[in-house]
Amino acid sequence: MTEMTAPKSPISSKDFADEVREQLKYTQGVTPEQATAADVYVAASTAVRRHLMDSWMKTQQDMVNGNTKAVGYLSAEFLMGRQLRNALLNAGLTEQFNEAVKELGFDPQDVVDAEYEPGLGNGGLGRLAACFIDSLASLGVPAFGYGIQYKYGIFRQEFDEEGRQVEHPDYWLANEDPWGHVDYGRDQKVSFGGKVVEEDGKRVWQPDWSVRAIPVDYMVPGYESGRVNTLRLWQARSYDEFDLLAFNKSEYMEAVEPQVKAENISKILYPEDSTQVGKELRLEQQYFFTCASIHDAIRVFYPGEDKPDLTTFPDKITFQLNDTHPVIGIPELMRVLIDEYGYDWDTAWTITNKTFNYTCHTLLPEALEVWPADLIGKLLPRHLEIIEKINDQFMAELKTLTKDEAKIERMRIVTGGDKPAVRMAYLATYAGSHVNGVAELHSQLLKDVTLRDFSDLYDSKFTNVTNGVTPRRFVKLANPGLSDLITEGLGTDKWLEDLDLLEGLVPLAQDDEFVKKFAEVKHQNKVSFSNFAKKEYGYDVDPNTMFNTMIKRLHEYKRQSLKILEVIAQYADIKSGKVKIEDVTPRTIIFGAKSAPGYYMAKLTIQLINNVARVINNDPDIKGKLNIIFPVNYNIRVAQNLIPATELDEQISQAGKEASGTSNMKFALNGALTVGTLDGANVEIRARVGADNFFLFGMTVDEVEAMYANGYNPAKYYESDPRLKAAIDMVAGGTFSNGDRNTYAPLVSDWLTKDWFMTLADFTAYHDIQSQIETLYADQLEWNRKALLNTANSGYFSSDRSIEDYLERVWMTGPLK
Ligand code: AZC
Repeated sequence: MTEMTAPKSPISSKDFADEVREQLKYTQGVTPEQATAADVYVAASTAVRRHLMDSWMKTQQDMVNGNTKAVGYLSAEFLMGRQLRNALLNAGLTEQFNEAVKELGFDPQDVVDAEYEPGLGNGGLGRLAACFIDSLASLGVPAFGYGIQYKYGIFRQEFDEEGRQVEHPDYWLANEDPWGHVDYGRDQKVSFGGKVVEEDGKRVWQPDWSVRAIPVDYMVPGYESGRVNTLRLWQARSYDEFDLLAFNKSEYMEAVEPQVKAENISKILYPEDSTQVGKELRLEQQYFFTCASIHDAIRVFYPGEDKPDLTTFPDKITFQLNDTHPVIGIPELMRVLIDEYGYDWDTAWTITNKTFNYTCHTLLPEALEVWPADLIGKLLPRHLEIIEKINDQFMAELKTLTKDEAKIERMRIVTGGDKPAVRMAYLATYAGSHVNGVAELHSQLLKDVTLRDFSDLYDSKFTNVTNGVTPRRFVKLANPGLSDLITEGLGTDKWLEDLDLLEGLVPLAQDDEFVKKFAEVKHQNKVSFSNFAKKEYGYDVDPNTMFNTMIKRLHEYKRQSLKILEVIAQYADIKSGKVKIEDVTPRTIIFGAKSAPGYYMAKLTIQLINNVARVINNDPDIKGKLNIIFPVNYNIRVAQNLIPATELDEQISQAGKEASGTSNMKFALNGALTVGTLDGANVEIRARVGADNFFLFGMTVDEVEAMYANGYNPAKYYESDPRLKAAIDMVAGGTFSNGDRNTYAPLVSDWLTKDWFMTLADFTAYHDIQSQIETLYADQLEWNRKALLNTANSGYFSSDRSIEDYLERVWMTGPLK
């Protein structure tokens, strides 16, 4: 870190070292001599937390006493990443920490590495939530993140000898978690099951069983805002620890049954991404955290009031529904208002309608949650009644808006037939005030396709908020070299709070000396990643090769297949002598991906990639020109190491399938060039960085639709492109399965007969763009000029800007005064 960017801080390194010593003594009970790096990590984290405490308490007081509406971000996932460096940055204690830890005889990196990354999310949706709460705090907006403290996060990935993914439990709480404060006194009761009876003309829910929701609070410090918000993650515990009767009868397993049942609710994150999982436990999780959060908000904003005036609730807090997972909160708030506080239906509806807004994160119809009505009825009988009544009201309202019976039928929240089901996206769209997609194209497609009937009749509810990423974690922490260069170029470090300032770098793209410095930073990042890859995985990576990265969940629509087929085709070209090895641009191709454990095709693709890597990396004919690596267990930490080192990133989903993407933004900010389709936020990235600085290829949404409509025949592409044919034949022929033709037969058969995401149709265009990429790469100065222009023009993709858009278009609130 340069002098210029060193944050001002209240204390000296010496003082901070004393504080760490004190924590070592009074919290860990060890002397500095006895301490391990893990001890120092806990002690330093606790010390940082103490520094944030005053701001945290002040923020909470101001939030409750002030007149600024707060934001409640309801999300089943918060993929936070490691906390220590981020907390240090925002507390202005980075330098003190580095010095103090050295004084205590430790390497700061070892201390930071003692933190086990919490993986409480699957991918983009969960990471977005983490970026958003960072930006809310940095902008000084009062906010709560509300979610679940899963005991087991996203599974830890391993590869077996055959290169297959194997899942292991991720017990991230095995060691002390210095960040989470368990607040037993502010627990909530969450009930399930039972029946609804009529009493004095009122519907009364008599639940069967209850669990105790205990908040675990995480501080969310803002950058340079002096504000610290709260991420409140609920943990499920049993009220009846123990069935003594059973215990005394020596039925030990039965004795702990209630406890097990309750604690199961927050036990594990569902490792599904972009698919709907219909599991009873998942619905229990969803109700568990939304119910606890709603009651918590009432407790926070009406402290000590027995009969609060909840007509003011929407002025106190606005709830953002992060996808459909928290949508059960809508009937819950209705129930609370009517059954617990005695409001009439219409008043409750007005309050509820004003309180909720919904963000949709997908275009895949199969990812929109639909719950069987009988399941909701079994778990939450009163909620089902309320949902049915909302549906009746909606149907009646629709009849006043349109004569189109078929349309009304299509829009049912509760579907008809003998197996009725509840469409959570429809419930959220009708019951909330606003609905937004996460990139311009996505929001448009939501209106035109996914929620077409709704946008016809309720157009004013629809809006767009393009996603963003926090520059604190993904530029400043991940890429200190680039951060210093940006600060040097702009003459200020204010860009970390106002990322639009990056535009000031545009003229410097004409300054060859500056571009060379930029290239040198990239090179150093490549060297760092090579060291990281060696240390962590034993990979030999040559920093003088092009770093070409594809990191994201493994999903057919994202088309990792397209990338691997192109790699195989290139390999086939070399093997057949069509391409001379001297003419190959040396590349390190880096994959990072987890697959949902039950997603067969995705898992087979992982296996294929690993085996292509094994064969190509070990083939002496390749002379090390192509090196494919697949770091296992991709996570935020790997991303922070890899993104700054990447030169070419892959955003090659089929057009119309990726809602937004957010790694695309991180890459552009860190000076990688993108090869991509016109999908999700790629469209906006390309518009901003300039068409000349983006490698576009592939079919557009309209072309894709036309091809579906006219009947798509993938075999035609296989027949007409000899490179594609050679690649698929290699896979089919057993080149990557020790001669076994069966291993990848399901993939091959899918490519040739189905290929729903049209990988084959885009293959030729994808190959053609590679030669442009290689030509440009040969001219390093020009390449880096374009890369710099990506950084300079990506300020828009700060999550601060996203939050400002939400404040203006959806939440109608702002920073604390
Ligand atoms: C993801 C989208 O697939 C991705 O395009 C987007 O950038 C991200 O959300 C953040 O908006 N969606 C999901 O992860 N969806 C689910 C249901 O997990």
